[in-house]
Amino acid sequence: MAFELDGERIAEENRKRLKWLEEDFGHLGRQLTRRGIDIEKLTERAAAFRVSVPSWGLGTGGTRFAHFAGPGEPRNVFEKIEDCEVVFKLVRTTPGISLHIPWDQPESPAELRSFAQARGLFFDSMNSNTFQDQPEQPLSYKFGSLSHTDPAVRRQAVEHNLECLRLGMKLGARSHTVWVGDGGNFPGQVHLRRALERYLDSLREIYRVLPEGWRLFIEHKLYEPAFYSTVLNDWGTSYHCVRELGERAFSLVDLGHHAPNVNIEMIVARLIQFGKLGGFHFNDSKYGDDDLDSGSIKPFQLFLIFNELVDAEQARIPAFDPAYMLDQSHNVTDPIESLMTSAGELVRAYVQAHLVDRGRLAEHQEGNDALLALQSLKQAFHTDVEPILAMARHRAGGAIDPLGLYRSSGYRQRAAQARPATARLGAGIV
Ligand code: LRH
Ligand code: MN
Repeated sequence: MAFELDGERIAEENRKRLKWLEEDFGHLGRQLTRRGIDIEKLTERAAAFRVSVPSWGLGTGGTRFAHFAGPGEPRNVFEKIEDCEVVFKLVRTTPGISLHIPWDQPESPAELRSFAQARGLFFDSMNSNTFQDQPEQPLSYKFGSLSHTDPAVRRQAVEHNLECLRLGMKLGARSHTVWVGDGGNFPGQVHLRRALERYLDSLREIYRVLPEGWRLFIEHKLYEPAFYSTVLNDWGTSYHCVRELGERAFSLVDLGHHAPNVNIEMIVARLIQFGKLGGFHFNDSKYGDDDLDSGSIKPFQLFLIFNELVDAEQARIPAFDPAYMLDQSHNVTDPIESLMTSAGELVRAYVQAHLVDRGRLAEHQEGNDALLALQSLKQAFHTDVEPILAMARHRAGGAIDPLGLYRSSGYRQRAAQARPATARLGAGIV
């Protein structure tokens, strides 16, 4: 699409804001120096942070009630990648794209791979889809997929996942994420133990042929689309399964997949301690799997999750390498704006977690000084690190003010002209 946001435009807009940024950055730097913290090191950490964008997040997600298409929605995977390029150009922390198959099934994997590479982008985790029936699909997933009572349906679902692995190899991906909606709506509908055994057997078929150097992520979810029992319903069941599968199988934590008020940062600490934290689908929610923008509802929870992650990083936990991915559904905002600001909220929580004085915190914990222990976290959470985030973007060639620049670029309006609305991509509601 011939109206890219070029580097010159970004530099020009940054020049207008640099003086103020340097002022704020200098002031914060002096404050942090008093706390024994080097702002330059923190800015390097911020610039090095990476989170992948979900291809299915570039369009309007919709709900089961309605789908209100936005202007200039991407009509195919190539237009999704063009929009991912805009996000990456402006925030510089999102070079990875997580694809969903068959929604993003390319005619030519090689063409898709070079299209992304030409824009400095790569493909992160593949995602299979056995929660919808595709046209011409012989057997339905109405009553499940990898845990279905019919071995032929399980075979079909396993085969689809193997197809995702083969495609992922051609695209340069290095991990595969399996989420299934399998479960029941009524007591008695599903035999709870046998269903899990069938699910695990099917995963063994997938794990057996996992390509060299790849990781397999399984994603638990409390409910929906099943509303009484879900086969992979919680982190404990997930942990059991990844232990059973082997050393390259890990649990993926989607923040929206837990009952209200569940202590997700504690689940994260457990999976880190057990060496089975594979990665995240970051989003936020007030009630159910709302897939809202990260940090928009519970920013303190997001900070506490990154507090566990940075604590593990600084403790040099062996093989600690969680994959960070966004998984959001945008219904009332411009998806590009939501993805940029959400990526920013993750870097904010990550940088703030580095402000925790872990030596002093340990003293308070050992000394059972509950209040000072909490205060040492709150001091970090209440520190405005925006100058660090903006300076990191600026030094990485991104925008000091991504939202301002994106809006003034007219990218969305021009996309609306270049992409007349067509039949909706990926017929499912996500
Ligand atoms: C399920 C889920 C899963 C995806 C889908 C798009 O709720 O979080 O990660 O495959 O959303
Ligand atoms: Mn998810």
